[in-house]
Amino acid sequence: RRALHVAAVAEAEKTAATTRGGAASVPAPVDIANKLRYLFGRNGDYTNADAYHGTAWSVREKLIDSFNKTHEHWRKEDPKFIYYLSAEFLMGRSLTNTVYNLGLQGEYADALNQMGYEMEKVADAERDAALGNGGLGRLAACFLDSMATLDLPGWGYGIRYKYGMFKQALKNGYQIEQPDIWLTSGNPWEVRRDDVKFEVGFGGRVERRKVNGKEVTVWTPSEKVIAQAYDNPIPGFDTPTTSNLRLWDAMPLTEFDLGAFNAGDYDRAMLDRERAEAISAVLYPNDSTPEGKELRLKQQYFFVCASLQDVLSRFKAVHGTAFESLPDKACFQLNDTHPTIAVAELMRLLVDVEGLDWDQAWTITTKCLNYTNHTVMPEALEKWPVKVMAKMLPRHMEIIEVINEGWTRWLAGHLGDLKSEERAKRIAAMSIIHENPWNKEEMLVNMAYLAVVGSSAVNGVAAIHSNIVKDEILNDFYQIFPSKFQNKTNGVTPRRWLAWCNPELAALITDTLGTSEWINDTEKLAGLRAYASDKSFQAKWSAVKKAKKAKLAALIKKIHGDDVNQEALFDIQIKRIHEYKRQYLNVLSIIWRYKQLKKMSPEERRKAVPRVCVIGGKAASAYDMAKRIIRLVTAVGDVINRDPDTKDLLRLYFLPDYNVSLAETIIPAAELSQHISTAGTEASGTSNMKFQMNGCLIIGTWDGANIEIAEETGVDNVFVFGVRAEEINQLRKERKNFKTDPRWDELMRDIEGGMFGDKDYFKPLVDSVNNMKVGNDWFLLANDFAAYLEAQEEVDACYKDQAEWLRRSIMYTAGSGKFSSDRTIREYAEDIWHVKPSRPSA
Ligand code: GFP
Repeated sequence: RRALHVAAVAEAEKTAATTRGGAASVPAPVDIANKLRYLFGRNGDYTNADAYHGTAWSVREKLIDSFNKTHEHWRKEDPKFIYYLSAEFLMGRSLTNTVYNLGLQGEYADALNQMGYEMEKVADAERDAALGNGGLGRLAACFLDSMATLDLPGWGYGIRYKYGMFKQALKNGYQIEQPDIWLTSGNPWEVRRDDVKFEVGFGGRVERRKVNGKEVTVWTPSEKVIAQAYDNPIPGFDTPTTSNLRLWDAMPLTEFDLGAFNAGDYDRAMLDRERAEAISAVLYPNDSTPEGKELRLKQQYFFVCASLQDVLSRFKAVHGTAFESLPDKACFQLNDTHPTIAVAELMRLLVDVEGLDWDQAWTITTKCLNYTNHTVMPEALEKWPVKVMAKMLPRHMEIIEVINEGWTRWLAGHLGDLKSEERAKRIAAMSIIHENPWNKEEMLVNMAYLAVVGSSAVNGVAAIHSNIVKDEILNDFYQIFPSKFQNKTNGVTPRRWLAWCNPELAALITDTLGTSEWINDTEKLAGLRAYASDKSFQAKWSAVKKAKKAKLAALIKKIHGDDVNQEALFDIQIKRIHEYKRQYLNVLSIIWRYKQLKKMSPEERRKAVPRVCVIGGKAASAYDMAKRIIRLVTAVGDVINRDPDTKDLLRLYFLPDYNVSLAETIIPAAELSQHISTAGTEASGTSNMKFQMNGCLIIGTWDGANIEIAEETGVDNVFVFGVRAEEINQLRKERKNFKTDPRWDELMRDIEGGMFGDKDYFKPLVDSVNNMKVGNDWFLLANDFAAYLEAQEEVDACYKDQAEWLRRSIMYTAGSGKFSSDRTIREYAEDIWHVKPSRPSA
């Protein structure tokens, strides 16, 4: 390699000597070598990780050129901006995405080849930026890609967590969490902005003072930190636009308390730094303790406060104090309830800091803000105890009280026709501040209600979910403001999730359609329908899938040491572990399959469809039941993967540390994917869209975006099963009298009886779905069990008919046009943000 490297660099330098005209024209091998030499003090003989760093720092310069040009253009044009406020951005790796989006893939792949490296292995050395938890965070990342690709002036704003989503490892089959230390070897994809920092305060007291005869409110926080900006350029595809994700890092106000240090109080000297740094240390601090809750609220306020100050300061630099035009220049999308303190913070900045009167500030605030709801899970609809809010953000608590007074007063007028008792009930039900239903002593601030009252538009993320938001979760509000409520069905970026993670399939599609325009216009994928039954096309399609399966098989081998049958049906469920997503139901069906295989004669076994089942996902650190589910997966895998009777026909692997990069390997290889949430619980799902794009068939419930995917793909091409959302409430009521299927009872006895060991550990899991007397099985696994097994049989039958299976597979990709995040973002831009494209010249 060293010899290759020296030769490559010498060769490149020769060319450079004749062509060099500026940094940009330095040939890539020389540039990579230079980066390694001058930034890292290295000279040849690099590891893949070194080569990654050299390449990334080289690519970074081109990225920043494009970033600077875009921002110069936007500064001149002064268009309206969309600011996407999100506690999570699950970006994954950047190198591959950046070189592809900038059109530099060929150049850098060649450069690395010349130096004796392979792009794919080099790219593999990058750490994932896992600043998110699941779908919501990955959606935010897809949205940034689409916003840049569509030339929409827009930034993301969030937190630069020092430790991202924890690293998941398995110890004896149990999940253990390790810190995700992702920044240790530097991050080439960010630019620290030493000139952009803001103070953020917490706690303290609020006073009224007279200034020039006018009463003003002064908040004196007891604690202050600095929010330091880091910019992460986001390259669009096939456009000169590179936009920005600005992340905030928390730092102490004073670098170091020298006084305390000199007085010998070393702990105090460090204290401020530690307290400040804790704010941006970890994603989702475990909030099962009061301290954890406080820290989480602190994080939310921290990034919202810094982001709003940042936007207002840019606005003022151009428009002075003409705040009435702020809504023409800026709008904010609140990604779930995490950033909804923005309602109170924008009011505080406009009223207390800028001196606007309340009503004027309220008009501006409500015009600028919009809220997306991503879940019906009550635990994710945040409610902060008034006590916590008043202690940490006393001025915001006052502001929320005033907003609530105005809101309930307005409501009283609006509901004037109702009898007083009914009216009081409705008002109480819609009050932003209300009693905790589980603890009458405690008052809560309902952040979703605050967001609805303080926003112009409220949206859900798939058609069924938006209807549930309107008809159930926020029905009272919907009745009052029907036009505020919208649907914006999620989407995913076809760049990362098809074109870049599955270049083989992308090449086949481009070849077949005669154009690569589908990458930016996914509706063109519909052209594949014409080839769905074409034998020779099917053969090519199948060859790509096989190659991708081989890659996944190699990964399984690397992690688990096992060879798997690559002719088997690759059956995948990857997502956060949650009871509503029902990984447990999947495991039960795998156990059932195993038991059937065990009973079969060799003759019958020969006819069975072999399956390799893969489950991956993280359980939140405080989510005990989810951790038990993981252990069940690994315990069942341990038994069936070693059983000589069945191991050629059935395998089950848990792939630890599921993240964006792992998904990029798994999804292209998948043939069947599981989206089996209880109807009405999965707001949308987005991995279902990624699987669909990659020609993977879906077994799923009539839930979230599965419904729209089925509509686009042809319902008959999808293995749909289970009860419908409309039936759920009634079924829950009848739960105690539900007669379980005998097969279900048998499986419960097996697990309880220790068939997979760890009897005591699995007992709560069995009880959670099987103790009907106490009305358990909230997610209705038992209700859907029989239908699920039946759907699984349909899967087997279909897989035996490979021509039919491939036809369906092609129909999935062909029907995935709607699920590009470009379509979603266009809808947001038109219906909610009113932001227009503004493209810099190339
Ligand atoms: C949430 C919902 C998903 C939805 C995403 C994005 O995901 O159904 O697709 O948000 O809107 F649950 P998580 O962050 O909870 O994984």
